[in-house]
Amino acid sequence: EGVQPQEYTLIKMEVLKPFPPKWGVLEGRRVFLAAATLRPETMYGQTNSWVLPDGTYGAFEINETDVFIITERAALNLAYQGYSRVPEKPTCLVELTGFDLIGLKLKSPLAFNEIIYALPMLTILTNKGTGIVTSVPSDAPDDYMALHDLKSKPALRAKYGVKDEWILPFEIVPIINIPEFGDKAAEKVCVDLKIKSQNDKEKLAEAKRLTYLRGFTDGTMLVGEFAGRKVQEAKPLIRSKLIETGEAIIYSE
Ligand code: A2H
Repeated sequence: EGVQPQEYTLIKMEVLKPFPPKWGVLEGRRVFLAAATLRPETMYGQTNSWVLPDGTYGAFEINETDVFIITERAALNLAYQGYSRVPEKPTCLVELTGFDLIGLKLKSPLAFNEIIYALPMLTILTNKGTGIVTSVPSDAPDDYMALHDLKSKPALRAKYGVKDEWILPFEIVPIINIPEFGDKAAEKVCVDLKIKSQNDKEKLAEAKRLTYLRGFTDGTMLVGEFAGRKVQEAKPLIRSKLIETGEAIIYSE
């Protein structure tokens, strides 16, 4: 972990019912996958959520009504930031693996897709954020390549029990224009750099650098309440809205 604290927006992706059988203790609660993002202004373009199949997660009591599915490490940090029913002490109601989460149906703030699914990403770090990532393949090279891998490799889908209907209908949603890269910047940069898969670490780092820099300085919103405004201006406004409506919280580490 870095020396500088990083401030993330945690997006509350609500798990739709019916819950899996072993979640009996969660009946009557609102259960969320909580995804850490640095790009709240991109939430319109979500196509799915990412989990680490071999990762260890838990369902933690945030308050009387809400439960977050995140890593234990994130639950402890959140507990010290005022987000735990028992102050400074996380309470885990159900222990889970990433495998348990694959295929969950979610409703996520601002997303044009009304329902999205939790899918496997093999490069998620468990020592960063919550271990849950939201996927915006229009603007995030990692998300674009991980979705591309699943779409183009039936054997990969089979390995993780991913149904075709959880991915094949989900097209990239253009949400931001970057003069240099167009309306699907991540796809353009991944194709230009000839990135082969989600595991192509070095090239993906370069793709992220390029899209992040240009997206923030030159990007314009194409959709939503702030369509036509610069990404730089829209970002704090969209973030504040998500927090005011209770659809997101601030999380630091
Ligand atoms: B970002 P930083 Cl549109 N493991 O959100 C791997 N990646 C993780 C993670 C984890 N445990 N936790 C969060 N992330 C991702 C949106 C997005 C993001 C866009 C474009 C770029 C981008 C949609 N995915 O990140 O190391 C999350 O993906 C570019 C790096 O703290 C989060 O923001 O700088 C970002 O990485 C945090 O990365």
